[in-house]
Formats: sequence, structure tokens, C-alpha cells
Amino acid sequence: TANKRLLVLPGDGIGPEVMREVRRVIEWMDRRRHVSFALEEGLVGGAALEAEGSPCPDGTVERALAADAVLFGSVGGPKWDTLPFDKRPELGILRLRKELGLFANLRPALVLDPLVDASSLKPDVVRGLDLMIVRESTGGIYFGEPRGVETLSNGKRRGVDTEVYTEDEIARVARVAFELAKGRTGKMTSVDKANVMQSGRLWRAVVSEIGKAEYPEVELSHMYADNCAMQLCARPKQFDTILASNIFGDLLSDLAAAATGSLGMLPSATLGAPDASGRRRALYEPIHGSAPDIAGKGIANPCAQLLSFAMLLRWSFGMEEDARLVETAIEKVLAGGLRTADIMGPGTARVGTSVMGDAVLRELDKLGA
Ligand code: NAD
Ligand code: IPM
Ligand code: K
Ligand code: MN
Repeated sequence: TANKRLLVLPGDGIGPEVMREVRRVIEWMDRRRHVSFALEEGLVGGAALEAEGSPCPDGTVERALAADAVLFGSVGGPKWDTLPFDKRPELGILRLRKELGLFANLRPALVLDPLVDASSLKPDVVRGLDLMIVRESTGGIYFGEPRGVETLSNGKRRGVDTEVYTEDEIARVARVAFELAKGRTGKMTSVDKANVMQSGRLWRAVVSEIGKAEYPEVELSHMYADNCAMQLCARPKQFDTILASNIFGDLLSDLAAAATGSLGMLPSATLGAPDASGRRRALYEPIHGSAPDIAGKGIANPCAQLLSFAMLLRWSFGMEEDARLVETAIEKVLAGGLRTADIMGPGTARVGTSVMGDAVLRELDKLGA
């Protein structure tokens, strides 16, 4: 029965291109696994701006609130880059995170064996890498007040953003990271700039307190964000779970993507607090953006979007077996040597988005019926 309400928001640029491949996997599941979703598609980002005059129409927020899970593509593009902030497509994702209370952005970075050669780092440095970056996603400098550009009395302009965290905001995302770390290797690194930032000092103090009081079994360490960026390039395998603020987590997860081969490989889940029955609001999206440089060419890597759907199956619907099917199908396709342009390696064959999707469906046919 179609009791799983899913809102699909493809967005802009390569968003709709890679989402098309997910739609095919959903149709496959319907046919072959007898799983059906009550699926709705909505507008967000530049697409919503053009059609309805807002990058995140109220209707889209309402439908997201009513859904069991949201599958998001990507928003933004050069066409809208000079618009004021309240019109920019990026507001689409920011408003959804905020209004749905999605404060914990989980960004796993996994180096799949067949992609060891696609990484810009040496094979030995990345082989077997398995990171979980937990990025705070409704606070910090993304939302802090005051913010804006003002003109001073001397006629010069001043731009302001404010990094601000309350201890509750730090504590709730820290708990998500501690729980994840506990189920992984038990090692967690919290990232901050406690040496120069007041909010960073509080960040470190609160994370330490929670670690001591509630998660003594997790081996917690702290690292300055600049050092962490360097260490992620030099020796990424020293990390397991990384906890970071909104802005640091954004930067470090793009960096981790390079280690795994491409931004086109990394999915994410953004979760809210569990309700009384333990259910969380959630949105799933690749960590990459709308990739205007390759949009419309049919060459985008659909893996990050497909893997985001796998995360959705696992986290929102407890469908571990189906999530694994999708992940395994992707691994098999990559092991077979088919690659989109962003993850080419020695002896691989270059294909476009839809041929990659065809190959995933073929593997699914072999794996699960
Ligand atoms: P981007 O992630 O869109 O692209 C960065 C680089 O990675 C580009 O060279 C792009 O071609 C490549 N890339 C990204 N995804 C790929 C894929 N699936 N397959 C192959 N190559 C891929 O970042 P950007 O260029 O800095 O930003 C473009 C637009 O996207 C901006 O408007 C930005 O604000 C927006 N953005 C949106 C989101 C989101 O929707 N959550 C995330 C990041 C950026
Ligand atoms: C991401 C993006 C967004 C962010 C932008 C588009 C608002 O870079 O999802 O990583 O900075 O959070
Ligand atoms: K995205
Ligand atoms: Mn980003």
C-alpha cells in the first residue's frame, strides 16, 4: 500500500537530471519489490521562483511538513546570482531546513573500492575511507542576527554576518553525532575554532560536557577547523565521526568529497528531532549543487542523488534491505568500469547520466526480485 508519503523536489540545473534516475529506481521498486510510495513532486529554487515568484513557496513548505520524507535535488544557478537574498534559489533549501527543524545534516563520505583511482589523493591514503560528517544545519552564521549590508555615514558599505550558537543548539546536534559514533568505531572529532571564536569556545565546552556525562564510551577529541581541513587531505583515515558547525561542516564535507573521487558521489540526510513515536522529519539530498557548468549536457553523476534515496529508505522507512540493494547496484556498476566524467579512472568507460541509470537498473534486476 502507498503509505509512504514522499515529496520530490528536483530544483535546478542537474537536480532534475539526476532525479530522473531516482524516479526510475522508484518505479523499479514499485514493480519488483512491491513497495509503493505516495509520491508528489513540487517546486523549489529557481524553478519555483520562475513559476510562482518565490524560491520556497508556502505550498512547498506545507507539503514538506505533511510528507514522511523529502527527496531534494539542488538549487541555484548563475541566472539568479544577482538577486537579493530573499529571492535567491538557495533560500529554498535554507528555509526548508529551518522550517522543518532539520538541525542535523549527516554527510557520509565513503571511498568505494572501485573508485580508489578516481580520488585526487593517493590510493593508500583513501582506500577504505569511511567518514561520517555531522554538520549542524539550522544555526550558526547561516542564520545569526544581525546580518545584512548597510551603508555607513562615510558612504562606505559594511557587510555583516553573525556566528551564534546557543548551548541547546550545540547539545542536540552533538548528541546525534555521539549516537552515530557509538554505532561506528566509537571515535569522534569535534571541530571548532575555539582558539579565536567565542561561539567556538562554547561549542567545545558543551560537546565535552555531553561527552563526559552521557557518552563516556566514545573517544572524543577536538580539532581546530583549519587543521582538520589539512588532516582530511593528509591522513583522512584518522577520522571516523566528525562533528562541525554549519559553515565548517559545509566546507569540510566538500573537501571530503574530493577524497572520495567526486562531489557527485556524496549523499546526505538532514534530520530533525524525534517526536513522541520516535519519528524524525527528514530531507535527503546530494551534497553537491546544481552544477551549472555541466547542466543540460546529460553527463552529471546520478550516484549522489541515488545514494540519497538509499539513505531515505534506511533512515525514514527502516528499509535496510532495499537501501543496500540500491547501494550494491551502484557499487557493481562502478566495479564494472562504467563511469561518468567526474569519476573516470584507468581502464574505465565514460558514460552519461541516463546510461549510468540504465546500468543501475540492470544490476537491480540481477540483485533483487
Ligand atoms: P556545485 O556542487 O554545483 O558544483 C561544483 C563542481 O562539482 C562543478 O564543477 C560541478 O560540475 C561538479 N559537480 C557537482 N555535482 C556533480 C555531479 N553530480 N556530477 C558531476 N559533477 C558534479 O557547486 P557550485 O558550482 O559552487 O554551485 C552551483 C550552484 O549550486 C550555486 O548556485 C550554489 O549556491 C548551488 N548549491 C546548491 C546546493 C543545494 O542545493 N543544497 C549545494 C551546493 C551548491
Ligand atoms: C549545501 C549548499 C548550501 C549550504 C547552500 C546552497 C545554501 O552549499 O547544501 O552544502 O551552504 O548549506
Ligand atoms: K543538493
Ligand atoms: Mn555546500
